[in-house]
Amino acid sequence: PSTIFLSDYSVPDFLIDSTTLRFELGEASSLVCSVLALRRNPDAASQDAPLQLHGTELELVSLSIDGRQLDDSEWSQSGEQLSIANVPASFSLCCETRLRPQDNTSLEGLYKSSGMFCTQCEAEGFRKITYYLDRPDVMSVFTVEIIADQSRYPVLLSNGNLIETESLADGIHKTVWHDPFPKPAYLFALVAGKLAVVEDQFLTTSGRSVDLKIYVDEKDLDKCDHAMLSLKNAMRWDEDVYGREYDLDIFNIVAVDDFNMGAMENKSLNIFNTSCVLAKQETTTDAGFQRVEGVVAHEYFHNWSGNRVTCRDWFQLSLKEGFTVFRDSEFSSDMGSPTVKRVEDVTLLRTAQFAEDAGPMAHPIRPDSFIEISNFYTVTIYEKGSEVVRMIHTLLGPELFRKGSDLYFDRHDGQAVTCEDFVLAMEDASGIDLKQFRHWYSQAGTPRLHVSGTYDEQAQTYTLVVKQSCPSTPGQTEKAPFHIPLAVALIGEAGQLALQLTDAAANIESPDNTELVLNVTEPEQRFVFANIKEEPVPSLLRGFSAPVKLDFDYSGAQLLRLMRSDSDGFCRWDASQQLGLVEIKRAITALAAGQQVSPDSEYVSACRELLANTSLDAAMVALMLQLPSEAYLAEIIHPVDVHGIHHAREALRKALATALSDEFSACYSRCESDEAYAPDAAQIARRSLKNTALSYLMLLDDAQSIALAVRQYESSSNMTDRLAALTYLVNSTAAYKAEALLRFYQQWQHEPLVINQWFQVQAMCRLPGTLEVVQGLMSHPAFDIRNPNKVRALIGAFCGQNGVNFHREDGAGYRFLADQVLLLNRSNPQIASRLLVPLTKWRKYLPSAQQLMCSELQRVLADPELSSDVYEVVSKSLQ
Ligand code: B3K
Ligand code: ZN
Repeated sequence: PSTIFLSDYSVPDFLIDSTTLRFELGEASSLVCSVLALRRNPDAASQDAPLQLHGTELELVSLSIDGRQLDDSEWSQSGEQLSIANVPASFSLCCETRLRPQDNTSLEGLYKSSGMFCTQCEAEGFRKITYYLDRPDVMSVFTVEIIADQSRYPVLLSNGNLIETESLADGIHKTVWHDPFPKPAYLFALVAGKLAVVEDQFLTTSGRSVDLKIYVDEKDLDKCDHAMLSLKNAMRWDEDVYGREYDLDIFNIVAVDDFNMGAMENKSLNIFNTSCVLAKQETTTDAGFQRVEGVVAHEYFHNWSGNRVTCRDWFQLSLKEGFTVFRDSEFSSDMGSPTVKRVEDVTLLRTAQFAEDAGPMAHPIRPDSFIEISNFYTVTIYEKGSEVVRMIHTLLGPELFRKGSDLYFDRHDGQAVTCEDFVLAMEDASGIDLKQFRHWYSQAGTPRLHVSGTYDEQAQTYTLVVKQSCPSTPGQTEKAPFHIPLAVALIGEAGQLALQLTDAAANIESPDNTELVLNVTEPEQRFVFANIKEEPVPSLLRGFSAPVKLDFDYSGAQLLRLMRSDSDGFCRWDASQQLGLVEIKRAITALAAGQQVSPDSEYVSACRELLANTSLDAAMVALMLQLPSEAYLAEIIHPVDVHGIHHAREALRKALATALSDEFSACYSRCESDEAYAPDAAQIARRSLKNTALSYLMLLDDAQSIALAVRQYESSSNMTDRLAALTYLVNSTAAYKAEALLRFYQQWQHEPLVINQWFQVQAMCRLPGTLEVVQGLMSHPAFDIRNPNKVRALIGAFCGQNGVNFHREDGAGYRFLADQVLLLNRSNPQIASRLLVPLTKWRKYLPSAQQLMCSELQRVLADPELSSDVYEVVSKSLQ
């Protein structure tokens, strides 16, 4: 496999003005006939280059130019390229290929899922359908004819408007679709199957009516309401917040069972993993409802940030993904609880993304090179990319940011552009210089801010000294200083102090002057606040204003003040996490010395106060009571002793449960409710706190708590409470758990998404012997290794989210993962390389674990038939 470099980019030699496709879908194979109106690109360096088309694993049936069949000497093929020399300046190319979608297990290109034909073309799947200029800067107007058996495939869909339907002889029918918006091939989609539909309408701000349709399996018709509501909310929000209106008369969503990721934003024909569209209270958790809302909005928002304005090349992926994640997270925040959403996003960033940034696959949000683009749909491109856009929003403020996004969309509508174009639009609209800020696009690694504060009572000043650094990452040893927006406040006895900087040029002011955004641009910088009449506690990185690691040597008392009274929800929560971290570190030391774990009494009191605090958002209370996760701890404590961390954290949890058992019980009772289920912020908060309380009570391992969990399991009418209870039972000593699991399976065996949750609960069980359980479940009739959701629920959850069992000291967990990767490498390389990630982080663990992990990676690397996907990840992780 070879490496592709951003610096090698050149414009395409040819353009495709129109693309006409005809699909004859059959049971054994399908025929694709494409007619491309090609012409030389006037901007290309060479005006006599051969035509070179991409194509992978295709059976070529015929090839002609302007109606003349080409003979074998007129074209040649090597690797993924089909070359035709001596073509005219403008011509029509007709090409027929034969495909076997039934045998396509990679779920890329055209494939079959549960009897339905569907496509996935991003990033480079279109070349598995026909020979094409499969690159995002080649945009074309598509017309698509689909011909198939009417009784098996009554629904035939593609992008754009339906312009023709016809019944043909022998029970065959056809539809023709035309998409007036030029688009790159990665946004092409086709669906053919037996599908039921839920319909609704949306009236756009300019008064156009849009037909909204969600196509699903008949049995899932009752699970579409939430997705439909989310779609309408997203359409309205994009009009209100970004001034973006939908541009066609029809918007379709199709749900498929077998899908490599969450969903895909194909123009007017979004294709979704069932897990990201179906929801109803009996089968879906609150988190599931929120995911549906977020993903539906994300794909819808791509219509502007991705489709109308797309990427020039795949190095610019974060242009559409980072921006769209920022848009969907602001949307979710507006629909629910902003602080909770922020805490969840930061948690994902600080665990998964910081780990990626510190690992062998670290890359900037605009990478310089890649082997396989599918490996770059990462938390860095998506979540860090979103944080970078958020920082621009912070630096410009909401009004100028909106001016910038308006300029970006107007200036580049219908174009394929770069991250640089985005930043330039923001600069041009705002007049704010983002020169140094651009390092966020080109430099990998998580910057570290080391902050110290000194109070000068005499001068009544408070001085913050801020130092920044960034660790080296593969291929990047030297880092230029970043432009970091650092939001700060100073908390006094009675609340936030008025802020007055002695050097006013260095900050962006907030309206009430008690919060400032400091422009951190130097390796070391000093900010002096005047007229400070008491020694304050600094509240730093408010709202997590930049994706950095922050060190400040807080005392316990200072953290307690922040946890109790900071007006910034994120900082308040973060203070609780820092206190939790201190306690966990103490517990590690205690256990290592053979002592009991006993938490600091001030910390216990603070938790007690939290449990009694009914004025604070219940979701915040729940989040603050949850100790930092093992995944987060593994980012902080080095080298990572998985078992030491796990046992210390559990011992601390148990000590808290014992000390606060009455409070947890009271909290649980207070949160019980019999009102009708709704996935709204208030109810989600209450369920989250109730289940947090139950999880602590279950650590007491007494009959009373187990009875509570059993009762909750049996009497809940929603999946959130039911699954939480099942999870705690499975992790407990309760004899009832086997029966609970059995009954759960029997009740839900016809709902694949629920059975995935059943697999996942078992895969994530912290008790010993879980690997054997997982191995056993792989031969369960409900398991299917060809279905990515099942692979993620069982293998992915075990290897990625069950540290103690995956890191078994005998290395059996590592061996298990390597075996599965080698198997999936052949059938679905994208899933295989994603699954491999936990092994690639081997360098951060104890030497004994390192050795075992490394030898499994070597075993994978030795496979002579590695896909480029797995090869890239495994080879880079061993470098
Ligand atoms: N753009 C798609 C991701 C495609 C991934 C291809 N391997 C989903 C999204 O981000 O909206
Ligand atoms: Zn996206």
